[in-house]
Amino acid sequence: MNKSKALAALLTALPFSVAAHDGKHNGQAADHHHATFSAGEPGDASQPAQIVKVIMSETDGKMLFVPERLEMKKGDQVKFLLYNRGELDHEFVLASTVENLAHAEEMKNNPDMTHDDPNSKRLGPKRSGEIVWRFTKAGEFEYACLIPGHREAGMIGTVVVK
Ligand SMILES: [Cu+2]
Repeated sequence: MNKSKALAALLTALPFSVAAHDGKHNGQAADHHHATFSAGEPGDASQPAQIVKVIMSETDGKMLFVPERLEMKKGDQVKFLLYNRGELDHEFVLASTVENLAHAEEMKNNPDMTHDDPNSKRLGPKRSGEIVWRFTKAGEFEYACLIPGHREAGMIGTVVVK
């Protein structure tokens, strides 16, 4: 039962990931709101980076990121190692709160929207991924899961860049 469910989920997910890939190769992956990034800029994997592990999970109706708060210095490059230890899909979307709230609204109309942009990653249960990011702007930003209901259930973390 579990196996066929997992297979069904995989098959459903496939067309989306293929589409996302095609978009990238055509250089069309950037949606209007992704053309610039509110929390800094995509990093350069050939340059040194601080490693930050982020675990995503859910227990008893609460969803969370560990850690929930990070402090960075302007100019820091970070390699986020993302682990989904939960039973549901989760995503890590690094942006300003304003941008994430707008994005969350869009996702209510399109909950299966997949993210594989330089500032975001969606991971299935027990999957991991990484993002290399450079914090080029001072301020307060957030990483949130924009799958409907998840941010509201606690899936939000704060990054303070000084
Ligand atoms: Cu989530």
